[in-house]
Amino acid sequence: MKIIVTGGAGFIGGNFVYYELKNHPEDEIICLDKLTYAGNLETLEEAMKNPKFKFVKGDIADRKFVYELFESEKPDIVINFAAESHVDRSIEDPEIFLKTNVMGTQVLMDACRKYGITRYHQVSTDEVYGDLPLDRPDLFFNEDTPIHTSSPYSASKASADLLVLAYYRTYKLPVTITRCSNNYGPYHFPEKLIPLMIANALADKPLPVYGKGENVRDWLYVEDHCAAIDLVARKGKVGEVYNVGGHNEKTNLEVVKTILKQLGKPESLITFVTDRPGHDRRYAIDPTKIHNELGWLPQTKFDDGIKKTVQWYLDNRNWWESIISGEYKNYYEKMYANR
Ligand code: NAD
Ligand code: TDX
Repeated sequence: MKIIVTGGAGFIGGNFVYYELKNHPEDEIICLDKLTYAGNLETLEEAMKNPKFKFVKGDIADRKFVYELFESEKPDIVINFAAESHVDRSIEDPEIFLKTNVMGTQVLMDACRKYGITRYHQVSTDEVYGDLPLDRPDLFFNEDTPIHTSSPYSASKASADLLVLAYYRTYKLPVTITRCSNNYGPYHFPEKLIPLMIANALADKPLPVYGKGENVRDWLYVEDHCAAIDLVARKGKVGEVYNVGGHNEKTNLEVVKTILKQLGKPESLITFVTDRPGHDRRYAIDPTKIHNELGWLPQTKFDDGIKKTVQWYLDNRNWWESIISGEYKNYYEKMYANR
């Protein structure tokens, strides 16, 4: 089987490449990635040594390029991770989110229709459901929860999901979608909460917590997400959406304090800053469907996952220090200097 993994030089796509090479050594993996600020070839250094792996640089929204790739490679499965993924950047500049997340998805699916595939899988997010109130711990997102987005990022992901379902209904394209909660683990770009807090704490810099730090996220170790995508793309029912999450809700403040404790750093580093506009209050996934239909269950508890993650950032300083010492400095200055 030949699988095109788009966005494989990013956080989850990179972890997925390693998951596939390990668990399906018979399959060929082609990573298609534009190498935006979030893509990093160092993440794929080990994969590059594997003859079953190939990297191709390109934009999923570039129709000519994508068609040529499909024509020459004739993939069986396409798994689309490629996206602009950061909510705060979407608030600053939404346009590229529409181009990559919506138009890019369309181009990929058109290529799938033109050249024929056995499965197109869309990696989506729980953010398409909007948020839940903090005082209703009994409420969860299931696959029938209405789409109700808050940020340009989540609106672009929801638009792509609607398009994917439309291609199934109209053209019978064999699609599946997974909507996962917040991931954490190795190769997570340092603009996101957990790696940002680890990097700042290690440098004894202030930890910028938005608002009061009461917002809740449902954290899942990235390898568990990779296992879910692998299952759904190979065995999930065509035309269906599967929610992915591990019932692991934490306030942002809880997460930040856990990181500080593990690093032996003081809580006085925590600094409350101006809230994110439109900040979603709580995400919480009901993963009953993927469990009942495909037997998926998360394997990594948060206590273990966060220890492994902190250790990974300690052991791989080169990977993230080279990011935060470059263009990222301007981003950080712009987002946090006067917050
Ligand atoms: P990321 O930002 O770390 O990586 C995105 C990758 O896509 C990068 O390698 C980037 O270079 C590539 N890319 C961007 N635009 C491209 C384009 N036009 N053409 C080709 N490649 C392009 O993102 P991530 O956190 O790994 O997220 C991967 C996917 O999972 C996204 O679709 C995201 O919406 C979804 N998701 C993420 C989370 C999370 O917690 N991070 C949770 C649920 C779903
Ligand atoms: O500096 C920060 N301070 C802070 O308090 C940052 C970067 C974040 N936060 C808060 C905002 C959120 O409540 O932490 C929480 C997590 O923030 P992010 O890491 O930016 O993730 P989130 O906005 O929840 O979105 C993530 O999960 C769903 C991914 O980035 C998305 O791609 C995915 O779809």
